[in-house]
Amino acid sequence: MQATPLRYGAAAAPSCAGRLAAAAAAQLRRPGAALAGCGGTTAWARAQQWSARLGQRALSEGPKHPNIGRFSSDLGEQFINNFGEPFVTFRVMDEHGGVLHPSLEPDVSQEEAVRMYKTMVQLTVMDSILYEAQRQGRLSFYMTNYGEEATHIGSASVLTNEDVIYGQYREAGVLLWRGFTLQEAVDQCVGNIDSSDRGRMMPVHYGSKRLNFHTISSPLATQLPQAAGAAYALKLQNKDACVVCYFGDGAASEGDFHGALNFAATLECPVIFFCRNNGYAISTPIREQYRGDGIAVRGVSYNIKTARCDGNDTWAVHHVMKKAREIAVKEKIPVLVEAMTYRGGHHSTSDDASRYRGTDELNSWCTA
Ligand SMILES: Cc1ncc(C[n+]2csc(CCOP(=O)(O)OP(=O)(O)O)c2C)c(N)n1
Ligand SMILES: [Mg+2]
Repeated sequence: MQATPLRYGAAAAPSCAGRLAAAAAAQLRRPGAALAGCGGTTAWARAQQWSARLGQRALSEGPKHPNIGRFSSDLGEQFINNFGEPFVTFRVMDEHGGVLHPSLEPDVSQEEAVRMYKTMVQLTVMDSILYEAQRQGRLSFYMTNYGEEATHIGSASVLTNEDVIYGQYREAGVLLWRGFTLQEAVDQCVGNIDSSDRGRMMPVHYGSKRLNFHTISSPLATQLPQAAGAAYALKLQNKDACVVCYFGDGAASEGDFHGALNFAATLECPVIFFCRNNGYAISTPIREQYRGDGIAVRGVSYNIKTARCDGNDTWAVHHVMKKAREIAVKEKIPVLVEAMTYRGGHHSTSDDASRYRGTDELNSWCTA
């Protein structure tokens, strides 16, 4: 039988299989040793053929896999299910709104701080009016943003108008901050001729070319690979800008999430993946959604720089996003931010959250 030709020096540097074969051959080279059923072939030659056929290098001797730096013969170090300590949640304010450390004082003017606050209040008022309008039968559908205002304004306040936004649907505050008018929001929700979509989309499917905000699409998580691709385009154009892609904890269970992160990591796209972890995907609570350390840990597994912050702390979101933008724009790489928050309202007007969560839980998030 002809031995398979060696592809890369297994003879010079015996592989695991090669080493096994060599050990077997050494054993069989003893006088009179022969392999049963081998016809005229000596055990030594047979073992050499075996070695050649299975001739891979040992990992420690061959070209390196990128992340192989340490070897261990202790099986106890294998079958791990976490990277160690859970992610730390970055915060700036205590429960009463006091800044925890002077170095974390927000770097915004009083005027800007007031505008941030006003936009959050405006969002809540808009939500209440449009939610009631839906209940009165004036709109077919609506989704409120209650409880997540800080994730919107804290993040949007560090961006420039050149930064490209991909939203999920619960980020109306980002639009308001960028200059979307209440009239534009209402036009879209009622579906009139003045809406940029001319009434062809469901309510809440906002979009604005003027504000660099891509139109919302209903199929969950489609914005993630689109955002990675748009960020790659920004990079090719050498733009001084990044893409920000908002999504929920539930959307992170879609395959598109993983495809987008891997694409962005390998092609080094300047995109900030911003997860609003609000505890629920409609009626599915996060304890049923995943078993790992939230969404943040997934960023690390793709070698993406990742941060977790208190999503109800406007300044924490602001600081984290400022840094995230700096990394994305200057280093031209992706970043993942997981903002921990709570969905204060029903999922949408088609949902009744009292069917799956109690008032105690809701109240604990609504009181300081
Ligand atoms: C591909 C796809 N599957 C399911 C749905 C139905 N759906 C709409 S929103 C949603 C939950 C999303 O939860 P999350 O991403 O956490 O966002 P949140 O509503 O909490 O802001 C689901 C399952 C959908 N729109 N598209
Ligand atoms: Mg959610």
